[in-house]
Amino acid sequence: MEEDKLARIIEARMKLKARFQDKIKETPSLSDNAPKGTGEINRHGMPGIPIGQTVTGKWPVLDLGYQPNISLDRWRLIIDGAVENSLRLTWKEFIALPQTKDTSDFHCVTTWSKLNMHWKGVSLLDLAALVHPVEAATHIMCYGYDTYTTNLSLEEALKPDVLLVHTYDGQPLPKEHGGPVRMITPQLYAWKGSKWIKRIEFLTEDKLGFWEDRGYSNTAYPWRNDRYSD
Ligand SMILES: Nc1nc2c(c(=O)[nH]1)N[C@H]1C(S)=C(S)[C@@H](COP(=O)(O)O)O[C@H]1N2
Ligand SMILES: [Mo]
Repeated sequence: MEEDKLARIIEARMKLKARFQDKIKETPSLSDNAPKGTGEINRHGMPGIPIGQTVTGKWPVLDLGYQPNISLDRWRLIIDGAVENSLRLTWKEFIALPQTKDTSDFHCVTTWSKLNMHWKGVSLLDLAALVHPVEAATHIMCYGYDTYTTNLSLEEALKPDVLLVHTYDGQPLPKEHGGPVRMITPQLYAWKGSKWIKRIEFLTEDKLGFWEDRGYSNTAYPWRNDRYSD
């Protein structure tokens, strides 16, 4: 990547971080002083295994009964809505962005957790830095190629471990797990991460996604058993 482009992303990333820093610190997975769970404390200060979860070695597959087949030359990622510069990225453009490697945990609302998963991809923070969310932006809606949707507040979405991943354990992300690219949200239940991600829309108010509209919790916070809306 050209140096001035990288410098601009880094500057915008720092500004966004500063803008959301206080709200991010107040999110439950960083501020809860009575988190429920067992096991060693993880890197964001929570018990490694949230309440009601069982660790699995396998990686189950959950979807809406349909796994879309997106070839890399047809793949596009649209980022639009309440932003100054909407983007429509090709695979080549996406892969040329700064890449982040991270190891994180995956907590499914159906009570399994898979720990220490090795990921590589582009952070949502860097993508947000590229599109410049307007001052009034508060949430995002993520859309999958399979028609799935899920919503997130920006204080959750802009955490450094929220990634759009294309590589798992050094291999291309398998189609059944959302390849070519899916989102991951290690500090929330995994349904907040859209597989086969196609579009990220910035919003100036919250809207419910597929499961949020069908009785799942809007906040999806694992260390309080926050699975369903009341
Ligand atoms: N596009 C899309 N994303 C999705 C889903 C889906 O059905 N479609 N299921 C969600 C749910 S409920 C979970 S638990 C995880 C499962 O990811 P996995 O199949 O890789 O384990 O993806 C989430 N993201
Ligand atoms: Mo799930």
